[in-house]
Amino acid sequence: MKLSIFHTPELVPTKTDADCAIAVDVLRATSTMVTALGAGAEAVQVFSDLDKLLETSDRWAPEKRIRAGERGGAMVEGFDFGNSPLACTPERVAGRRLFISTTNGTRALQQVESAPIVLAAALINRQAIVQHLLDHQPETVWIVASGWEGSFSLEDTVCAGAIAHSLQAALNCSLDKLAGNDEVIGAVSLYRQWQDSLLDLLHHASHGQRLLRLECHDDLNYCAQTDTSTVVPIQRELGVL
Ligand code: 3SL
Repeated sequence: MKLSIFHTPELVPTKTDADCAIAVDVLRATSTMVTALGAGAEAVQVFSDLDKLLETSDRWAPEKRIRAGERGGAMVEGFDFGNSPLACTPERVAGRRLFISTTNGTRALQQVESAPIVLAAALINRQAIVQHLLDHQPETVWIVASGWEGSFSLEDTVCAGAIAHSLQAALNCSLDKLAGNDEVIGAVSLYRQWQDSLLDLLHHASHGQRLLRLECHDDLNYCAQTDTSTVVPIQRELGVL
């Protein structure tokens, strides 16, 4: 298995030749998707465009859908949810489809949607993702960090590093053998440095600080946890996990 990490969707090569692509947006899109599916959502459907989301979800009965929209960290007016994983309780999402559009996370997923296998990862389902890779043994794996509007983000890269670190241990190989690019070595180093204080790292991250200004402390606490979910969101049709 060869693993490559891309710090932003913009850095992903235009021709996707990965067997498996994994989108990461710890704060908070992929954490929310994992949580919604774990709470019994029928599926998660992602959109970059808010109007397209409204138009598509209009075809669903109101009791069968939830519209989640986030821009700049805040909920889009008129939507049911913003992008807080904590809103995704079984009472609110079970049996419903989550139609979601966020600033960066949905873009990362769309960037790699043509890969044969597309997964969504966060810290909360890190080990489940690693187990999926071990079970399926794809030859080429790409992890795509969402970043923030084209820039590097600490929290997504540390999550990519957490996946690579655990994968390397399970495969019992050298990091050089696993790494398809230098970013893998950098991400694993970042994870090793911060693995016991991931919440602190999220507090240092610029998007973490943005969310703290929006009073989202509980979201940071939740998203900083590792391996609390066994859910592996897998794209089953274009844009639907
Ligand atoms: O950028 C995104 O996709 C979001 O996850 C950002 S936020 O955490 O909802 O502000």
